[in-house]
Amino acid sequence: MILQDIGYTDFFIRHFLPYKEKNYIPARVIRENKTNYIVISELGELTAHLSGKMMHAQDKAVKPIVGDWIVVDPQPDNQSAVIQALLPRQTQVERKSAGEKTEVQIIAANIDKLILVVGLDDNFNIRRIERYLTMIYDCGAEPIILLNKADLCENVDDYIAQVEAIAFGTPVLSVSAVNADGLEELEAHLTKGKTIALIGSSGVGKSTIINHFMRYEKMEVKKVSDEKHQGRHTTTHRELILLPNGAIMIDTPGMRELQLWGDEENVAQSFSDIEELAASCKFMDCQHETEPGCSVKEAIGSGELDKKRYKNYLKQLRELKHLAKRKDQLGRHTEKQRCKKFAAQIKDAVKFKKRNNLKSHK
Ligand SMILES: Nc1nc2c(ncn2[C@@H]2O[C@H](COP(=O)(O)OP(=O)(O)OP(=O)(O)O)[C@@H](O)[C@H]2O)c(=O)[nH]1
Ligand SMILES: [Mg+2]
Ligand SMILES: [Zn+2]
Repeated sequence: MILQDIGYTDFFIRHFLPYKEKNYIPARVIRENKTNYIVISELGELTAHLSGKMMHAQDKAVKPIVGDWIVVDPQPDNQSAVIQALLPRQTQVERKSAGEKTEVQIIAANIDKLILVVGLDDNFNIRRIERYLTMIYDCGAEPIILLNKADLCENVDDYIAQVEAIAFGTPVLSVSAVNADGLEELEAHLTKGKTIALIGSSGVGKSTIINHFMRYEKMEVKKVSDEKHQGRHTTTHRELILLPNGAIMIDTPGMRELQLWGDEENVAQSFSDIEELAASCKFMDCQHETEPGCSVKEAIGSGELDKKRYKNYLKQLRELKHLAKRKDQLGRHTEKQRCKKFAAQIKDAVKFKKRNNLKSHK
């Protein structure tokens, strides 16, 4: 196994250096089981267990997940290994874990591209796509939106236009995985040696797409006779899969609810149109309610801005503000979030200065 073929880049080579002398080897997590991990290394596939120290780590964010590069101590049987360390991640997709706990769930690590799969059937929901985009823009991977099940839809172009209007240049592709329509265009995005994760609701066809490129039923897909079992996830674990064309894919179980984990800055990115409008309101602290000279209200009035989109923006902002409060209470603000907060303050100061300059020129 040539590690470069499975995504071992200079970044990980550099971070592995301190471990080299100990006879440890680098490995990538391809599957998480309940009690162990399947990893791939220069020795091939190994079954790996966390070292005692890693097992007891309280912070979930430091536990390996699919896509991670880790440091392992191979055992004499050449089939098993002990996980000694987690190498830093280049990218990670995260959401708030389901339920009440203020806890992050990392969905995939070290991915180059992230494909959001949406079904062009009853599943289609533009507000949900907006939510996914808030999650995606921050993760460091290149996003792609894939509208699947085009065979079930009569006006695919209308849906593409709807999505493009909120995606600000993110590629939007439409395919039919069962008929293999449009999949060559998708394949052009699946580059050798690059890691591509598929995310989206249950039943949108993520595993069907992977099976098409594997050319056999690698992943179980929902049987038509199972269609009545709504809400049941067919894929129940995340898995990293090497495609025959050399691309590295990660299949994930469908998400039932998507609670955001980032901060307000993420919403500013996914709703940059609204942020831009707000920046040109007459009052800097405009709440876009009853104030005169409100560009947001004007845009809603003229139809330029969809009121439902604006409501979704407010909803996500509220959710992230509440989350920030909870994180503060729990003292869980990471260094990254602190830096972002500082950057946002500077941005506000620059905006303020610009506005004053504009006014003094009027
Ligand atoms: N009509 C139609 N059905 C499709 C298409 N792609 C997938 N399906 C069907 O949709 C159902 C769900 O597909 P899966 O691939 O299991 O969906 P998934 O996204 O992996 O779902 P989870 O593993 O539960 O997250 C299956 O019955 C597929 O045959 C498509 O392009 N058109
Ligand atoms: Mg699946
Ligand atoms: Zn306003």
